[in-house]
Amino acid sequence: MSDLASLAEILDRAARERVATPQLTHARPELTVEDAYEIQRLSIDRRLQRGERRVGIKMGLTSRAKMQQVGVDQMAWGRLTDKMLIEEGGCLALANFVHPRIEPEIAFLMSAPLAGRVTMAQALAAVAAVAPAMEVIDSRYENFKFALADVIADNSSSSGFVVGSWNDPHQDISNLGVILEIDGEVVEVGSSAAILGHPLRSLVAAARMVSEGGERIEAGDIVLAGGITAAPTLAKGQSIRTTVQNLGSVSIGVDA
Ligand code: OOG
Ligand code: MG
Repeated sequence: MSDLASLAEILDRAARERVATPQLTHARPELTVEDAYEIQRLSIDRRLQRGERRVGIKMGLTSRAKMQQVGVDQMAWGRLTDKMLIEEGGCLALANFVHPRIEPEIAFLMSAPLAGRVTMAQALAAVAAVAPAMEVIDSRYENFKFALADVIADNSSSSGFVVGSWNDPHQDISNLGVILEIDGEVVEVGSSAAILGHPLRSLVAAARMVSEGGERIEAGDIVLAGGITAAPTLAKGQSIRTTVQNLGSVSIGVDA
């Protein structure tokens, strides 16, 4: 097994066994961003070999709130699989995660592939629909602490996502109010503008970054644009709801 493949196995095992692992860059400070994306690819390949199906892409660290929360100030992307999808209104089992957090997101459903350098208009032309969404992030690293290369290798912390109902994408989504409620209490407030000034910019960045990694966004893919607010830690018994102005709400419950 190659060196990067053995690091991919460590992260895959941490996710499966729900046991946090030391940051890779502690023992391997020389790991590059390129190495990290290769580790991510190899670790997701292990899931695909176990029968999971790729369903899209997540962008991460596209808002200041998120960059500040985790102390990493560059965008990163990751891969979504069918096993990560939680049904709208469904329940997440804490036992399947290490120390999960939740964040409000905007999701795009793609009607056409998108790759390389594209304009916002070209990106929009490849979007079939837009929805309120949430992502469950669950860093496989101890204490939820990581450097850029660590988090990229760890699929940008992605471990679950839930998508609300799809809306016509031909509306102004540049500055929509967003609230995150836990048990009916508002815990975070933001705007879709927190995502690079406009969520479509995240899709433009995703097209470029995924291409640089030798893949592309496909028709039928879901693309998560990135967390809008800081992400609270989940606890047993909570009901979580995100509401995005004009787009609707999306909710999940938290089980033991
Ligand atoms: C890193 C992943 C960030 C987002 O939407 O910004 C992310 C993390 O917070 O663990 O998913
Ligand atoms: Mg996210």
